[in-house]
Amino acid sequence: MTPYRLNGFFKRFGLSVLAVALTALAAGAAQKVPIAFDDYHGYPATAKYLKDVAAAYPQITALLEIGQSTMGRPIYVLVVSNMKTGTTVDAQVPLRNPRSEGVKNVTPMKPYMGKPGQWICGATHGNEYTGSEVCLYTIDKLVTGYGVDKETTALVDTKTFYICPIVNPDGVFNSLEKGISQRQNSMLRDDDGDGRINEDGPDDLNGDGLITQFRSKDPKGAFVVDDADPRLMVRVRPNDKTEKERWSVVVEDKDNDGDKRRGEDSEAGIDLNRNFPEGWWNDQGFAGGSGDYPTSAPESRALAEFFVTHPNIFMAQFYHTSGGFTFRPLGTAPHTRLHPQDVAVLDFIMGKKYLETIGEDVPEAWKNPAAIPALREELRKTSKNKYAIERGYELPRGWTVSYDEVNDRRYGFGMTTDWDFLELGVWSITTELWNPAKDIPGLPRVAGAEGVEGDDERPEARLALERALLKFQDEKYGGKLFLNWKAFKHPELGDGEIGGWIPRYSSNAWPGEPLAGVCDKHFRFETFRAGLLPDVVITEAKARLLYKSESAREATAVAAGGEVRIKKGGAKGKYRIVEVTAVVENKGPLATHTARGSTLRGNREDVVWLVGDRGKVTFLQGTPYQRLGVLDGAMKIPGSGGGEGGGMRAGGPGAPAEESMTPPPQFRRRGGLPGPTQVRQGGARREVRWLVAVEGDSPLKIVVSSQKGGTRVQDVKVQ
Ligand SMILES: [Ca+2]
Ligand SMILES: [Ca+2]
Ligand SMILES: [Ca+2]
Ligand SMILES: [Ca+2]
Ligand SMILES: [Zn+2]
Repeated sequence: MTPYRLNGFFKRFGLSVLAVALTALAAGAAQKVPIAFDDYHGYPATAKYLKDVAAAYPQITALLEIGQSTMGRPIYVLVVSNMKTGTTVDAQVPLRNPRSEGVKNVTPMKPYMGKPGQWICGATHGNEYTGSEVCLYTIDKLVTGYGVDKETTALVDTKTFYICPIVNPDGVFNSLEKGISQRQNSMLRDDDGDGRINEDGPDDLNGDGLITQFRSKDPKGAFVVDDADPRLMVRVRPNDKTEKERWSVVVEDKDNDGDKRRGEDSEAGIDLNRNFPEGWWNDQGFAGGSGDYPTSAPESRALAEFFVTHPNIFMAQFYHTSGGFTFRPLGTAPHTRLHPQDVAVLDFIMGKKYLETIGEDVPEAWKNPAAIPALREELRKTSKNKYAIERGYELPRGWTVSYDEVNDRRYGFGMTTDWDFLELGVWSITTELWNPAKDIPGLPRVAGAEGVEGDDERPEARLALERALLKFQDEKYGGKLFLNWKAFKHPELGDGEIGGWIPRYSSNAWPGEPLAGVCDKHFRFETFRAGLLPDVVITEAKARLLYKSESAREATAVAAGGEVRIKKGGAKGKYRIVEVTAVVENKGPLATHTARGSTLRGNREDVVWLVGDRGKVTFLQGTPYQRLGVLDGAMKIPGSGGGEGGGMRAGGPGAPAEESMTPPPQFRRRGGLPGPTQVRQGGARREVRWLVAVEGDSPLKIVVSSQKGGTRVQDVKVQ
C-alpha cells in the first residue's frame, strides 16, 4: 500500500474487491513518490504529496505557497518545469534608466516565467475534488515521464505547468475530513444575527462518522420511494399528484442552538467561482454568495494575484464536477463578445479534440468548415438559437457554454474562466469532470443518462441511471458507496431513517478504475493543449562587420534607394560598424496572444532587444528594442477565414471594436534619417535588423521576449 492512501472510508470498511483491481494502478517502480487513485487524497495527504514531490524532483519542480484559506491552510501551486532552462527579460536586459539601477524591493522573475505557462487546478468548489486527483495524476505523469517519455520531457523542458490541486483547502477539508459536503470556502458567519458564529452546521446524528440524509414521512414532502429499489428516493413536485406516500429528505442535522432552525450559519461562505473581477455582481441571495467585493475571499485573491503576476500563463483549466463536459468561454455574455478567430480555436481545435477524447460526436461544421454556409441555412429553419444560426452549428453537450443562448441570459457572474479569458487573454476553460453513465467501466448503458445534472432534467433517465449505479456499487464496491436506511429518531423531526448515498462519492468520480480513467483522459487532453502553446525562438542571428573606424561619429549611415550605406572615413580603428540581423519565429501552433488578448492594454506584444554594453554600443539605425506585434502560430485555424496562422488582425464579423496592438513605429533617428521598416508584420516570422557602432570586442546578444510565447537569448559574434 502506498503512503498516500487515506485512512478514510475504505480502511474503515475494508474493500477486498477494489483492492485487487487497484494493484494494477498502484505505484510503479519508477515513482520516487508513489501515488495511487484508490481513494481521494483530501487536503492533508495532497499537501504532503506536493512537498514530497518537490523534495524528490528539485530539478523539475518548485512548490509555491500562493496564499492561505480563511482557516489558515496554505494554498499550494506546484511548478513543473525544467528549472535549469528558461530565461526572462529582467535577467537579460539591463535597466535603461541609470536612476533606476540599484532600486530595492523589485521581485526578480523566475526562469520558468520565461516559458509559455499552463495553469491546471482543482477543487475551486470544495466538494468537487475529482479535479484535485486529476492534478495529482498529471503531476505524477509529468515527473515520472521526464527523461523517459520524449513528449513529456520536451513539455517539461520548454513549458511551465502551474498545478494547484486544491484552490479551496477549507471546503475540501470539511468535505473529506469532516464529511460535511462544502462547495464554498469557509467563513465566519452570523447571517441570523444572533451573535453566534457558525453555530448550526450539519451533525452526525447517528455517530457513524458520516453526514448522510434523514428521511421521514411527510404529507408535504417532495419525495416518494422508488418502486424498483426502495432505497432510492424519487423527487416529485409539491403540486404533482401521486398515490404514493410522500417523504421529506434532509441533510443529517439538528438544531444546535435551540432557535427552531437547522443549518443556519454553517461554515460554508463564498462561492469562489463567483468572486472574480469580471461580470461580478453582489448577490447575497445566492447560496454562498459572490462576496462583498471581487476577490474578497482570500482564495480567489490568491489566484487573481498569481495570474496577474505570472503573465506567461496562456492556458488554464479549472476542473469542477460533474457531468463530463467542458464549459468554454463565455458564461456572462454571448459569443458576440468573442473574436470569431478565438471561437474557431476554441471549437475547431480544442473542442474537436476534447470530444474525440471523451468519445462524443464532433459537429459536422467543425470537421468541414466549408459546409458552414449550408449548415447555417439549415439551422435557420430548425433552431431557436440565434447564436447557433450565426455560427452554423449548435454547441454539443460535451463542449458548450454556460451562457443560455436560447433565452439570451447569462448564467453566472464573477467566474474564473470568464475573467481569465476576457481580462487576461488566457485560453481558459472549465471542465466538469465525471459522467457516471460513461466513466464507469462495466456499467450497463442507460439511454439518455449521459451527463444528467439536476433532478428535473430527464427524470426517467436519471432514475434508471441511479438504479444501475446502486446495483453496480452493490456488486462491485461491496455496497460501500451507499448507506442503507436505518430507523432513527430525530430530536426535532421524530421517527424516520438515516441513510442514502454517501456524499463523499455521490458527485465525484468513483475511486479506483473509474477515477484513474477520468484522470488519464484529462491528463491527455491538457497535454494536447500544452502542445498548442506558442514557442518563440531565434532561428537566425548574424552580426556582419561592415567597416572599421577610429571614431563612432565617422561612421554615418545614409539611406539611399531603400538601402543603408556607410559613409567611409578612416580605415583602421577601434570602432566596428556592425549590421546585426535576426530572424524570430513562432514555431508553436497558436499565436502569441488570443485575438482578445491582443486588444488588452495589460498585455504586451512580442519584443526583440539587441543588448550590448551601454557605454560601448551606439545605435546608428534601429532602437535597442523593436516591437514585433503578435506572432502568428504555425497552425492553420480552420474556418477562421484568414487562411493560415492565427492572424491577429483578421477582424471578422463580430470582431471587438477595441483597438489592436499598434504596429511598430517607423524609426527616425540620427539626424532625421528615415530608417527602413525594421519589422515585417504578419505571419509567424519576423526579420529584424540593426546598425551599430561597437567599441572593441564588446559582446552583443539578441533577446526576444513574448509574454506568453517565451523568452530566448542568443549571443552574436561579429564576423
Ligand atoms: Ca448566528
Ligand atoms: Ca446543526
Ligand atoms: Ca451519520
Ligand atoms: Ca439553529
Ligand atoms: Zn463547481
